[in-house]
Amino acid sequence: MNDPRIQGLYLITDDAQGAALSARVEAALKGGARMVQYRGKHLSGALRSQEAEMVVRLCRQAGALFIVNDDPQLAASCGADGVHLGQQDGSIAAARSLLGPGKIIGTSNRTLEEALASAAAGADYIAVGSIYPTTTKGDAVQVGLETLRRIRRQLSLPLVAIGGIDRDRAGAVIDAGADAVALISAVMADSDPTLAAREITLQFNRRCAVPRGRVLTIAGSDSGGGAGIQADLKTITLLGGYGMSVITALTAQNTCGVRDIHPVPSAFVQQQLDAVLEDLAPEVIKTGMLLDAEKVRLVARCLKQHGLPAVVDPVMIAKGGAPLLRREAVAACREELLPCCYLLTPNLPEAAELTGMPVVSEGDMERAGRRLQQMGARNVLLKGGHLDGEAVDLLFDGGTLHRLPAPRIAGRNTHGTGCSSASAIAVLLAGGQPLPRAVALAKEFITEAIRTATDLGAGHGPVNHFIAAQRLLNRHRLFGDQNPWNPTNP
Ligand code: TZP
Repeated sequence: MNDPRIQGLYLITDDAQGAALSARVEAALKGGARMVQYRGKHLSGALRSQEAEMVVRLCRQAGALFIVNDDPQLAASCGADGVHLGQQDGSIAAARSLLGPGKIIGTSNRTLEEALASAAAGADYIAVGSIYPTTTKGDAVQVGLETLRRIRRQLSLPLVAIGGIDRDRAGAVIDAGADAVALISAVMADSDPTLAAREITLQFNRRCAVPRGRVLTIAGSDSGGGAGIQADLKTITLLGGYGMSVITALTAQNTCGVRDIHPVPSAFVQQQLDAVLEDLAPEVIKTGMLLDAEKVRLVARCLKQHGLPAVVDPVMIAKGGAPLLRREAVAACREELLPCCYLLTPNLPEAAELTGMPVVSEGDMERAGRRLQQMGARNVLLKGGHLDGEAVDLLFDGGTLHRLPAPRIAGRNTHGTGCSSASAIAVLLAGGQPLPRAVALAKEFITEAIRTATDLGAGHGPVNHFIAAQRLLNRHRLFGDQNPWNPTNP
């Protein structure tokens, strides 16, 4: 019977040693790695055993599997869960007789024939690679995704895809039939292995039943229903996720403006957070109105502790001018929240406030986005809606800059666009889309939601979440036969 534990992110160690190795493996486990293979090519003898034992301990604490590369003797002596064998390494039979029937034996394979032979010899999983070009292993041969698909059609054993896989390629590899993806550089060489691991583990959600992806929004309530918690939960639900909420403040507002704000005591915000985190395991966090420095700090602490990816919409001022973040909280945002956010989504005034730079042109946007990354945000989406002409957003995705233009839609019904767009990104990430695709789809969603808004209330009316979600899901076949709005589905 197939081992159900062989799935998800399979981390392989690189040449890091000692404390550096331990810190990276621990961080990747926090990000959801389910298996770790100790490669340890740089050491031999007692030092190698010591290092393997250190990694075993980390895996045990995290409930992950520990596999040793190439060395059944070391696997046996350090109590590993199994061993991984290359085609040139010893036989499966010899490893099995040394380790016993309960241990996992995996092999490296480049072709369908090798994979069938490994399966016939009793392998527990089949690693296939290198799927893409890689510089990590000098003698790796690129076999491509089609080889993985062919092996998938012939074998039901767990398949582990390896080689050159990163955030932007993982989805295609999972769709081609991989049960697990094995990575070295995309996680081990990242400055934040926890978030790098999460970026991969979330993509396994693309296979889940709907609701797909658990998103927690931490924000204020809008009694008018167009923005805040209400807009977030509508967006998350309509885009196929499961939404949870921690409410930071109640607002008495409608489409004409905010009449009053009733803060929720920080201790009760913490209680809501604890209740949700202890039971429902949110996978992506979206933050909106945080109101004061105490709440900003509390959220930053939570993100650090849990290593969860957060889409942070640094809400500061309501459309009518009401302050939704107190002045003293801006510094806490800069110093504490920015360094632990996965994606920051400021508009121009918010980017100007956070950086202290004027942001009134696309050139300014580029400078401000880079500055915000230097200040600690892993990725930044700078929304250019306040400029004239096309509505151009800039996505600073690690070192890459993506320009996202969209037609400007005339009209007054734009209440809740920031909240809805950040929530759309959060739920698309949680549903298994990589960041650039999640951002592009969310932009399409919000543009359509503004375009199809109907007049409600006397002021800035809400956007049309329902129609925009329905069209996005149909156009991109996001949920295939689980999409209730696809006319071809029952
Ligand atoms: N086997 C085939 S490719 C490869 C191994 C060990 C290297 C994978 O490393 P990366 O950095 O994930 O491409």
